Amino acid sequence: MTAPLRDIVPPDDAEAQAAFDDLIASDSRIEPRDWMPAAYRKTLIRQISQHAHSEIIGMQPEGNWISRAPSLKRKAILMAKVQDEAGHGLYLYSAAQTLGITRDEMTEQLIAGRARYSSIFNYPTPSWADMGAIGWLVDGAAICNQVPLCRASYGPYGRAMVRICKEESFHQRQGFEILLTLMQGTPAQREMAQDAVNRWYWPSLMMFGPPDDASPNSAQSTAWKIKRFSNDELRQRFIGMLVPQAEVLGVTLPDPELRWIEEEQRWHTSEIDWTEFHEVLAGRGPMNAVRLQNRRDAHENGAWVREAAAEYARKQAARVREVA
Ligand code: BYC
Repeated sequence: MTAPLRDIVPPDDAEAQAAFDDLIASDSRIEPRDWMPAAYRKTLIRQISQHAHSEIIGMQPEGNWISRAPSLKRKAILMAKVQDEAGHGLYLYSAAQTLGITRDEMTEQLIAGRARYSSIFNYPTPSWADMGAIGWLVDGAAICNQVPLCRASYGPYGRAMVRICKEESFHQRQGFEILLTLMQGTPAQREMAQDAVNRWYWPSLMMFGPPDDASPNSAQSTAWKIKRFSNDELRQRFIGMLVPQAEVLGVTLPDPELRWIEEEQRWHTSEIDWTEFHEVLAGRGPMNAVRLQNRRDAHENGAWVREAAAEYARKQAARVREVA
């Protein structure tokens, strides 16, 4: 096992800080070998590990429908999408590991309930149309948020995001297509699609985080060029993307106050229910307990795989030593 980077970075001094500041100012990338302020490292570990956990927990709401997809083709597509999410989690855990935290530490934080993951995955998926709404709204919000993260100042995070965003656009289109098919179907199918959009719309707006004036991390993350746009700016951009697409689909976005204000160049919306957001973050959303318990069970049930892999690696290393 390699030594954690936090043990080998040189002491914080003015020269190292100046070199770091220059890299940020010139829009260059900070790489794992570079000196970085402890708070920058901590912020990245926080955000990247949360992001990785979101991908892994995010497999559950859709995993619920793999065995019940309405056709073989739909099932194959959904399985591929959920597998992509596992892959995204792995890229992101790897990116976080370059900062000196281990995968075991991150897993431990998640299953102990001490880590955050995106609020959106604490809502249930009672109908097939939820697969469409997740693809269209949840992956759509993820793309809006994540495309700017491709330019995040930390190299391994930005590079992971480039690959992830390519796959997210396919995810968003497959969700849109599920909803379009339902909207061209029977009245019951159209109702199912509209119901799913009604349930996922507001939680998808919450994915961008609290409003700017209540976002404690934004100012510093923006100064460090981890974040490139504020939570509210991205939320506005997302709504602007949804409105014409909702028209094509024939669904109604469930906000009677939604309208474009030309003079202010912004969307006016009803007030987002921030109490609900904070309840979900505090672990009291509709599915928080189920999501965590499933994750714990999967971890325990996978113990034999980890043990077998470790034993295989030990035997291989012993064989190499024997030959040498
Ligand atoms: N949910 O100061 P703020 C996917 C927390 S999965 C939970 O604005 P920041 C997919 C925030 O962490 C990809 N917590 O924070 C998978 C902070 O708490 P801490 C999901 C949230 O970091 C499967 C506090 O609230 N995307 O695409 O500047 C199927 C104050 O917030 C949330 C990501 O993970 C939330 N929604 O900005 C389908 C994106 N919002 O940490 C799709 C990566 C805020 O101080 N993350 N909090 O205890 C980010 O871009 C940023 O971290 C955020 C928040 C925009 C989320």
